[in-house]
Amino acid sequence: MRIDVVSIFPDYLAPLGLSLPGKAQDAGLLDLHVHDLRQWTHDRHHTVDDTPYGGGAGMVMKPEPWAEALDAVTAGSETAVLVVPTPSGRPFTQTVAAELAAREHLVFACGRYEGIDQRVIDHARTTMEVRELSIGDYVLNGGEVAALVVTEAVVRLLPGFMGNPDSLVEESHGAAGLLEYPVYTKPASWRGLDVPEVLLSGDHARIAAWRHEQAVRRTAERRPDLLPPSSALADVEVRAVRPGDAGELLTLQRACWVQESWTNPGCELDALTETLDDVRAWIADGTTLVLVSGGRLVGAARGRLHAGRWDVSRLMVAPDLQGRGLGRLLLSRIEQTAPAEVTELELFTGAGSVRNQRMLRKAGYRPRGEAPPGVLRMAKRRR
Ligand code: JD8
Repeated sequence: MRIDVVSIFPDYLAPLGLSLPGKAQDAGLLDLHVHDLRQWTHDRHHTVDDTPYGGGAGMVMKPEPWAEALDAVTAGSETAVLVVPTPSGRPFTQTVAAELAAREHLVFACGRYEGIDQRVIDHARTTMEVRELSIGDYVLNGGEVAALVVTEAVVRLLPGFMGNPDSLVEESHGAAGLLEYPVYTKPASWRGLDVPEVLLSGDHARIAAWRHEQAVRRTAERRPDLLPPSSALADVEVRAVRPGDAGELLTLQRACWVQESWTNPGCELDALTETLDDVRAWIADGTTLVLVSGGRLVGAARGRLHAGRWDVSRLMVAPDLQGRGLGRLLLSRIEQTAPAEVTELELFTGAGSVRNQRMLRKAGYRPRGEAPPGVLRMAKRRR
């Protein structure tokens, strides 16, 4: 990838020669050029600004030096994308970073003063792709810092740059769309603060479940805007079932089983015909946890001792909230309620319930043992 940056403060971009972009250049992945805009002025004072038409405070950057600069750095380049940092730009996001990382040539126009004469951008749009981007809802004094931010976010996505591209998947704003879970390293105890025991357990399924739970919790608490608007989670709470939950549980159960009947025709639908009393009966037998968000009961999971095994059932998440790890959250919590002597955890799910089976595999469960027709028994050892 080639990157050209034009600014009246070219030294501001010196950090691009360090760390990430620096390594990318050494690796031949990045061809970086920083230019001083004033080299495209022709008066003794190398003037790049003038007073704003219509009056008002400050100065505006003149179009002529910019036009010459952009003509020079895009000469012969059919693929150049002009990136103009501006507080009035579209939000710069990980998605935009990925889009720009697929381009061959980026040109950053770093403005100062009150900004660049708008005709420079409007004219550039007639010959090339232009992205007016903002890195955040606060005001900077110029575009250079934004150019540094965008360049780092883009260069680290360049194919062949990250040692382990998988690490990009788990990141905040990555494919899962969740914030990152908390991380820890040695020592296991520091200033009286201990690393969460699950991380020392070696139980990769439990660790994955815990990390997911933390990611969901953090996202719901810190960035509910990242969660699907239809189901913005105000606050996520997992608690023991109460008798008064029976009504909402019946509604949730029917909603989930209707959906299951669509995605897994032929699955047993007894739960659909259960009554309020039936629900009251099963929440009174075994351990049932419910997931509450914004005062709404949106999920549940039940555990019961069965032949020495912890039999997990009634794992439900409201249809409009599925696909965001809440099932994993409930599963990891109901697993933790199993009596100490339990060595195996088991579930029965629809033989055609592909999504459920994928989630269970991620949690360490594998198809095991006998089950009625159309049903799959999945189990895992509990270490
Ligand atoms: C480019 C000039 C300063 C902005 C008068 C202060 C981005 N997220 C962001 N905040 N601020 C910028 C940004 C600010 C810039 C320029 C980007 C060029 N200024 C101006 C308008 C108000 N001064 C930015 N990306």
